[in-house]
Amino acid sequence: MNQYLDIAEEVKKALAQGKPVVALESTIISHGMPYPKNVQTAMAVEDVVRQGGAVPATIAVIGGRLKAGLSPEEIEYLGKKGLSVTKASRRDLPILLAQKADGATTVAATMIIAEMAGIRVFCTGGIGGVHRGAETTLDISADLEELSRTGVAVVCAGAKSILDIGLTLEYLETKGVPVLGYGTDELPAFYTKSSGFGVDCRVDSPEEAAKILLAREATVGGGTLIANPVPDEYSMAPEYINAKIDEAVAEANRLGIKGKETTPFLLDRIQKITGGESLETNIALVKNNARVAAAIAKAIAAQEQEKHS
Ligand code: PSU
Ligand code: MN
Repeated sequence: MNQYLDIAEEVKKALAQGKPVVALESTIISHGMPYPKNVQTAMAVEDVVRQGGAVPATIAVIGGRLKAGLSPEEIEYLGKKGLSVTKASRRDLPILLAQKADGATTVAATMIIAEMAGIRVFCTGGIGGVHRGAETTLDISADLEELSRTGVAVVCAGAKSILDIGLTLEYLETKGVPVLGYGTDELPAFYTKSSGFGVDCRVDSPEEAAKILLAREATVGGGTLIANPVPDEYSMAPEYINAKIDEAVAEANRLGIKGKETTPFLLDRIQKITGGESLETNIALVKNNARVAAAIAKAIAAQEQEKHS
């Protein structure tokens, strides 16, 4: 095993027995939601994974160790520290390891650690992407590059319109990342069910998704994006939420927010100007993704067992 990696006992055991495991990220805890809802959500999402018959492995860097599987105390610690924890993407990992520091891992860094641990399915809320105005700022999330190179399937609720959704899909196409719609032909737009942009393939069951993931692992490698729409009862009115997002993006531009601060700034502003309504939607969609991710991890385990029997 890698000298920097610690895998929690329960996760290690599940992996050794070929049982389903679902990775969860930690930037969503520290930078994506306010305390204490962030910690409550992280614990609730772990429960949803368990109820779905898989073992959750929340991922972070703690004291210079790559962690696959956190204790409730470690989740509470990251959630309480919030924005003062380093938001850790690929480029930050070697620095945090050398300095024995803490980091909350983004989609990109969580994928790296999940792959090192042997975890193939990862559940989150939303991924980073090509930001609006990227033609001049070059602000393109490292999450997209990671999806092209690291062999983990990421279940998310699509891309939110703080991003340029069309350019994000173009980038994923260039990088060879399959985009699957879970029960939909369209890429969902996080707070709402549709973006108007099509996906590469619609899948209607965990088994269908698992077949594609196994075929990809056995051939071209790299990541896969699985987009699962927000549940109907939490889907927000597109005109309403898009107007709020426009307001937040305009404010970020006015204040000159850039680099790794952009996404957390926008998420926080949107939560504040919607009076917390977007936060409830965010929490509901992450739980919904956890349910689907657990089912896909189970289907992968079942299909592998069949192959070997
Ligand atoms: N989108 C969300 N919630 C989040 C993030 C994105 O709705 O918490 C986080 C994820 O950790 C994602 C990161 O990997 O933001 C992307 O940051 P950036 O755009 O700086 O790459
Ligand atoms: Mn960025």
